[in-house]
Amino acid sequence: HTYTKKELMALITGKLRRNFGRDVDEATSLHMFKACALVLRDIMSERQMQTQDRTTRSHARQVHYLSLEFLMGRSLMKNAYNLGVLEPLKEAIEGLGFSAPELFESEPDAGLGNGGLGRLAACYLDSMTTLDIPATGYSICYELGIFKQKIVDGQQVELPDNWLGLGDAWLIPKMDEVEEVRFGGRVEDVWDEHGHHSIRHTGYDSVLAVPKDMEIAGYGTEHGNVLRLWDSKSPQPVDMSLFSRGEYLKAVERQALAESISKILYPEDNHYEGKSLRLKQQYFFVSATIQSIVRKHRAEYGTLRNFHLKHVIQINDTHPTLVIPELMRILLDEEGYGWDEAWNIVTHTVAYTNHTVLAEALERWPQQLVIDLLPRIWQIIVEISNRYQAELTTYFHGDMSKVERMAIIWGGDVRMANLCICACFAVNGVSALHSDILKREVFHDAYLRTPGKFKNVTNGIDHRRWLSECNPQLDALIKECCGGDRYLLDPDALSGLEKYKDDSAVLERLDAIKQANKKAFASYVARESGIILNTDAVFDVQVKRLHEYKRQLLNVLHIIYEYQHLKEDPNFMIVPKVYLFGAKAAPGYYVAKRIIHLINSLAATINADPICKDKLQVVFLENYRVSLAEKLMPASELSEQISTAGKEASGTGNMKFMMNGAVTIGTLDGANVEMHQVLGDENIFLFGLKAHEVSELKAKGYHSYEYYMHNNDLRAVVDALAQGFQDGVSYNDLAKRLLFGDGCPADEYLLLADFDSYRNAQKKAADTYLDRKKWNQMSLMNVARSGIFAADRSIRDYARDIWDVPVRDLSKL
Ligand code: DL6
Repeated sequence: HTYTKKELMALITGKLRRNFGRDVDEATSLHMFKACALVLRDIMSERQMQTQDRTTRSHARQVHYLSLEFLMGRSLMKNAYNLGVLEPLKEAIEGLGFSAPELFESEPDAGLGNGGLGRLAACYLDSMTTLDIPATGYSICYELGIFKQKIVDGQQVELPDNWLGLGDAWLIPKMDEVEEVRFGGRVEDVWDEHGHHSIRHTGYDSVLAVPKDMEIAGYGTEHGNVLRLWDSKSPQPVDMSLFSRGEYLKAVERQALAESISKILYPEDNHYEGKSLRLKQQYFFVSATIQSIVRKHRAEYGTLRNFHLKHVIQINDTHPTLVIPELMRILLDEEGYGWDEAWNIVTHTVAYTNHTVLAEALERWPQQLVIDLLPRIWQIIVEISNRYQAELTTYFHGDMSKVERMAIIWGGDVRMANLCICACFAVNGVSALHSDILKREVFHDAYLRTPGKFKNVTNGIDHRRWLSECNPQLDALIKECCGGDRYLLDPDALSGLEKYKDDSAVLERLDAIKQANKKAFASYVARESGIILNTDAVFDVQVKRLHEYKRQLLNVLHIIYEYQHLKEDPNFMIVPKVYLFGAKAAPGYYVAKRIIHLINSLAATINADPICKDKLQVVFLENYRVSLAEKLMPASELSEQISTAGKEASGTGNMKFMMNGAVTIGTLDGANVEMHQVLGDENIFLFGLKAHEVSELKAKGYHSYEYYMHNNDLRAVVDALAQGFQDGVSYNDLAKRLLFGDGCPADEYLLLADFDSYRNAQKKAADTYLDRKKWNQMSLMNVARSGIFAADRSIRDYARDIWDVPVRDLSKL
């Protein structure tokens, strides 16, 4: 059933009356947004229930995707699009006297994630649903998502992101599916008179986990899935006796403590925070999730003996690792299975995706924290660890250096990645290079012992959101050139564009679309910030979390270089450029915050200098987030993917740019390697050391100072950095970090080593940009060959290589 404008108008009006007691003429846009959301939610909820019935009836195998982050962004347009009602919904909204674009724009982003890892989970939910996989996502219903970034005097200020005011319109609380999660207390072994053993857990604190379900619609299918977000609540009502004694604060303390678990998303990206509240979050969400899966399984089959045949649990990085001992606990303590049987079930159920090789991101929990917070889970981890260590000792003939590297409990820490490798039936990296590095370096010994476990699934993005929805003009061109709607379900059909590579009409269309998107983005920026972007310049864009390995600072060094030369030679900039940055820094990451300040100091100086007028502009875009990316990607021309080779696991922003026709300037890192493979040298600007060269240079001894001494331009740039710019702020600390280090190796991420090569690639990109036809051809090839970076392809890979579940067949398209 599809819905007409008239039907939708009636449904929306009904919601306004019944849920808000308003007629249309009394409704605010807030009411209107919620009413629209509720109408779509009803449609999705109906589909999801039917899907669930079919899954139960056919006893189908199900996927459970556990992730502490789902960076969903906005849902109204997305859901309407997937349900095939976007056009009638727009008409209905307008018909009721509201502006559809304004209503879509009023929706807050559901920012339940930091960056790539969380956005990936969101894209995968869309693809799993579109491909008719019975799948559920699980996470925490954070009251505060990723902070809102304000720039004040050039520096980042964090503000709370309370998204639930409007965002909760998408959530359905299921009070009858509440789970209890236990923390602390004591555990004892108990034997009854028949000699039966059991575990008694006493003195614990309970927290209730309330599911808030977000419906997920697939594209072009009746299939519906859900994202289950757990909200923490205290089981104790407010303590009235304390209350009546006037102990107001104490009375609510207990409640506040329980509810603090789902209060806030930890804002660190690629960095581990050993905070006890974070461990509580992990166990809370994992325990509630597995209890809920088990409860439904028992109801359906009456036994857990076939659990691993009916479920696969994919854990998104190590954050949900405790699902391993928690499932063991249920099988041992609640079902009474023996260790071997329980272990067999667990190790055939759980699979692990690694998302980083950075040592500072690998989770290691202090064992005392685990003992205090999760005494029974600790016992189970100890048993897993002891058995594993015994096996390893035999396997490595007592070579304790190898045993040590792979141990689960070591030096007072519980190492989550090693627990995953021990217990999971599959371990995958997220790009070909990253998966190779896992096998060759990070998990080398484990790989040699169990090579069959190690897989690769290269990341992908939801191309319906990141191309069709956010770039409607390009979508229209593709539909004309590549067989209509086909590419929406068959992203490989994008390759149909290739035959227009020499068609000047198509190339000019592509150019005109980019120009129009740049203008639209510029109007948005002007409205929001008053900044006027030069739309005649190349839009050169680096947007992603701020991290030293991503090398925003290398980009800055090169801009300083251009600025210095422009001052000497007014004709130096052969192509006018606008450098756009967007990045949130983790609140405690001092160097990252300094780099944001630096970008703003440099921007202020350059933008105020008459020499730079119409030639060079630098803009830091405040509060980079999903909804901003949706406006920016279609307008971007040069995509900066310049991490130190070997450090970026995959990247997914790189794919969004490519799909929207931006050309990449980048290193052979993460998925850039595979982009280069499909594009060839002629459609990408590669530079810099390769991953193995980075390792070799470091092994030999890297001396950044020598690059500084031997390259006059580079020296002038670093000196200028140390000096600072017009606002009088010195960045000597950053310059020193590059030359001498600061409790870390000098120039740890090899900016100075790659500077020259980067500068040459930038020069080549600028020269190419002058040749419009050539540039447009490159742009076209980028779109045409981006099909393999669709999340649909990634999910087909997971389904075939890891999950063993059937997917929707496209041969009937
Ligand atoms: O796999 C998604 C995304 C990759 O594209 C990025 O390259 C990678 O940096 C990111 N990893 C993390 C790791 N966080 N932790 N733990 O966010 O994953």
